[in-house]
Amino acid sequence: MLTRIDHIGIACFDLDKTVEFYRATYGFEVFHSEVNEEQGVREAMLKINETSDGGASYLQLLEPTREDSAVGKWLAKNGEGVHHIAFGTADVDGASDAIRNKGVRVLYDEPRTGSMGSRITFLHPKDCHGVLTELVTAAPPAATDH
Ligand code: MC0
Repeated sequence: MLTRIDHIGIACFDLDKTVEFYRATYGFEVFHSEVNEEQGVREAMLKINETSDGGASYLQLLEPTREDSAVGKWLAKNGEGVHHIAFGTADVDGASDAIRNKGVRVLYDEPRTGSMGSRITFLHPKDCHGVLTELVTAAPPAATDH
């Protein structure tokens, strides 16, 4: 059902400085960047490796675009660091239903738009041992315009 770590979301105060840290320290380059107004983030995706399910794993660096966004609130409380993990699936709708049926709160009734045209939802961290968990179905390759 869940076939890869799609990404690890890292909250930061200054996206450009954080991108430069990952480039200078590890040699990771930006694969894609965008602003997601619905989620209130400016983000950069650093591709780490391709995965056996045909997808890939990324680091996702996240700077809030507004203080009252999920990342803005989290940063004010916790400072910079790992904000969430995301698992990849070919079927975010089916995975959401299956996980909801196990008693875990799925935060969206219907998946929303995530990075690179993906479809995403989140599981409540209080139901996942303190880890905000995202489910991701990547856009079909032809629809990905990075
Ligand atoms: C909040 N909590 C967390 C957490 N955020 N625990 C672990 N990891 C996190 N990231 C905890 C708080 O410490 C608090 O615990 C409790 O959850 C309630 O938090 P709150 O500060 O009162 O905030 P709420 O309840 O208003 O919102 C929390 C919730 C929200 C998880 C529902 O952040 C949310 O809807 N997140 C999903 C959307 C999101 O995170 N988007 C940003 C990434 P205590 O013990 O103090 O009560 S967007 C993204 O990643 C997209 C672009 C993509 O991947 O493509």
